Amino acid sequence: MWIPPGHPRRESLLIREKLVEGFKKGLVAPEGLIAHGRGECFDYLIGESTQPFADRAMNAAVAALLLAKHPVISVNGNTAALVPREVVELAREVNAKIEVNLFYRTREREEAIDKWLREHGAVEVLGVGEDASATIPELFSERRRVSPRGILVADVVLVPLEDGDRTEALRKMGKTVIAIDLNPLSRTSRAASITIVDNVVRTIPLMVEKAKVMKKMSRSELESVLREYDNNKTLQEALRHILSRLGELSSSKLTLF
Ligand code: PTJ
Repeated sequence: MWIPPGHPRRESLLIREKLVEGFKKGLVAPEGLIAHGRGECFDYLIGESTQPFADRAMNAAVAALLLAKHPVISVNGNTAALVPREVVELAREVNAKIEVNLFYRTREREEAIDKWLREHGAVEVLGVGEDASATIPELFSERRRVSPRGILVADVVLVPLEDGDRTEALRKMGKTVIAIDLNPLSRTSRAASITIVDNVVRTIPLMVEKAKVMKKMSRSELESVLREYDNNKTLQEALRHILSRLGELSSSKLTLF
């Protein structure tokens, strides 16, 4: 669909178009379109820009990925549709594996996402077909099916747009879980080790840039970035940011005319 260049909501409409295209290509689940709407609402409240609490969480996330022995980036339908090239770039920069992991798992979607990621430069994509032969204990959704070479043995897993159950299950397995979730109140956000409260379309490209710089840091410098990070504080800051924005807005003139 053509969106006028001067449209005040152009960026947001273009993101929607990517998801709709992704849905038509068989990458995105219909429920993914609804999930995006919830994300948009929180993005609106946050101000549709990367806030300092998200930036700090990204630093910790990149440090964790660079320090990891077996880092894995978990990819679902929405992430594949929105930032395929950037996911591949990030995986390259931090030397992580890419694994497809779907809540609404079907063979067709697995394969469509695999093909799409390869078209965007991925050399290897785990978690497709027979490769998803391992199981995450105590998890009953389709997300339990993982690759024995990927998420099963990972020490750090990046999970953009997640549902809380798997984050909790992965934490119970002793893994560091990095979530990207616009909703600071979600179970995922609260269960993750590091939560980036920001839009995946802004987060992944920024993480690529940070990884390029941070991979020159020593292990002890990266460890100190990670040590100083406090996820509870991040979530509190995100909520306080939303509250203060609403406070300011509620005492200003809101009508356009
Ligand atoms: O592709 P599948 O089959 O794995 O399914 C993916 C969805 C997203 C449908 C599935 O994981 C799901 O139902 O997720 P939830 O429980 O709706 O949670 C998604 C979370 O992501 C919500 O908290 C949203 O606020 C958030 N979110 C939505 N869009 C974005 C986002 N966070 C960051 N960036 C976004 N663009």
